[in-house]
Amino acid sequence: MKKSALQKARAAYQPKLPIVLTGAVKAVEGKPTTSVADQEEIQKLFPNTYGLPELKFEKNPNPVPGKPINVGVILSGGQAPGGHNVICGLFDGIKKINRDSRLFGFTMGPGGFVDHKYIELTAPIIDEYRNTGGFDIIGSGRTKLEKKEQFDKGLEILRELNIKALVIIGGDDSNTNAAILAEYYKSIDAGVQVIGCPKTIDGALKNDLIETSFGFDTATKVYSEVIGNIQRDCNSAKKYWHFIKLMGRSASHIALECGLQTQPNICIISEEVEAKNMTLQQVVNYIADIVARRAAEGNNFGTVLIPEGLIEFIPAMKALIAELNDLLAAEGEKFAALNHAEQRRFVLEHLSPANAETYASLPEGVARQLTLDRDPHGNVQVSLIETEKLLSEMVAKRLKEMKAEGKFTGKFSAQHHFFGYEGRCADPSNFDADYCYALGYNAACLIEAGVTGYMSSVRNLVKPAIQWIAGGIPITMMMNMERRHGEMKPVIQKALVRLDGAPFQKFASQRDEWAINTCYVYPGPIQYFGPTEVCDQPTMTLRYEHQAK
Ligand code: FBP
Repeated sequence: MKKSALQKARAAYQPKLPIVLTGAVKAVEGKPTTSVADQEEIQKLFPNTYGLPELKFEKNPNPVPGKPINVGVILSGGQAPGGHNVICGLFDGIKKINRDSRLFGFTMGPGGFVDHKYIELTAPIIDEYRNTGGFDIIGSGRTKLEKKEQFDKGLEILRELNIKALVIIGGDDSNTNAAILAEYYKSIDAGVQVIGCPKTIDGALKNDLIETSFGFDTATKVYSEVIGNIQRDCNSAKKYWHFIKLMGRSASHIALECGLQTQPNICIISEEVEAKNMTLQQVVNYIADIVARRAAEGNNFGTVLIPEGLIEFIPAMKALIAELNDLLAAEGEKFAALNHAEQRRFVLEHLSPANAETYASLPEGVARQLTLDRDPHGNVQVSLIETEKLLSEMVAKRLKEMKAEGKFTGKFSAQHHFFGYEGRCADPSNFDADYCYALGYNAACLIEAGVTGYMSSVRNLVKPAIQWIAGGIPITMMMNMERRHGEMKPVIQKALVRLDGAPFQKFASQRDEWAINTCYVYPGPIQYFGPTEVCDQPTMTLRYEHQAK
């Protein structure tokens, strides 16, 4: 395969490890843990893996040579920069335990595990993928691993390949599955450990001990670069309002981080919209007022950042989507057999009056998008909903009314963008390259420690990598009960943007100034070589969160 000059240079990059992981380690147990909520139910569902202690690795002055171990690895869900380095770190980690250890990658996500599709990841393959973006080394998929038959089918191939540990690299849903699988294998004494790694560009898988999911750093830097470029164009031509939707299907961490990095005129945060109980029209009015105020100063241009998941956070829309989820889970087949007009009638007839009214009030295209296929975890595929166009159309309509009332005298012309896929497979930043390699290497240490149902945890991330702290967190600790597909299920609690958290507070204290004055920042592209303040900075979210501790 032909390689770019950067790819060649980047292949030689040696990711930094926390100092503790550079030699033999021993796992030191902390306090026993409890789940974040619904303790009784979670404990009942996870009798073998609930309440385990946190683990922290320390240097081991008396190491014993490790035996060879066969390990399986799965990439699950959306791509995130650094996934390859998790696998490279895991490979190097198990080879360090014993050079005869072997790594098998199940292909195209959890589906490959169930269908027995795999490749052995040997040193030449691993070396091709060091420090590269993408998940193409083994591919990824969104098959939900939740049924006993799938677990049993997977166990057959684990036995055939003599695999004693499985590492699942995924987001909150996939790590929930990892916990369920760990519990099941423990309950039947299968002799297979299951370890999770926190992945998602969305940044929604985090807590005190998992400070960030990998990929968030690189993806937000890529988006911030292009938002900065658009802002410079916008400030040069001074004739467009750019409506920019950003990935992040639930939480608005990506929008907030990009907002902090680029200082746009408007950045909507879904969690705030929900907390203030705002209607869609109120969000539109907020944007239209800023457009009018800027126009009054002769500035008929600007930028608006919109989190992909916004629609689901508007209370009336949230209620509608929840009822639609239940309706489609129960009547999906009947619904799918109808044509578009019949589907609309079917939905209107089956919804409660309040939700039917909200549904009827939406532009038809958007209403239909809300009934499109759910992903295998039962989530609306918000990336398919064109919120940026919906908002700009509604803003244009509102500005027309304001013009008639004499409250708007300017011009309004909109451009639309959606940034998501552009960042998911970017070459990992130095931060993600190091963090991912450490997560994978650390997963190998958790395997060596003999534990199951744990997530690889590397923290103290605002400090230089050698000072990072490595250990493991029981996955059940992050769980609560939530309604999915019309049923209550144990799932890892999503980390949403906290309105009392330092990153949001910082943004809120400056946004009025950014709205009216043009305060754009142009971050430029990710740098891999050069001064540390240019190449190695973690996200602003992480820095503000740490300052507040
Ligand atoms: P994960 O949570 O699986 O990491 O995926 C995150 C994400 O990038 C979301 O931001 C986005 O809504 C979704 O994946 C899109 O995924 P797909 O391309 O499979 O529809």
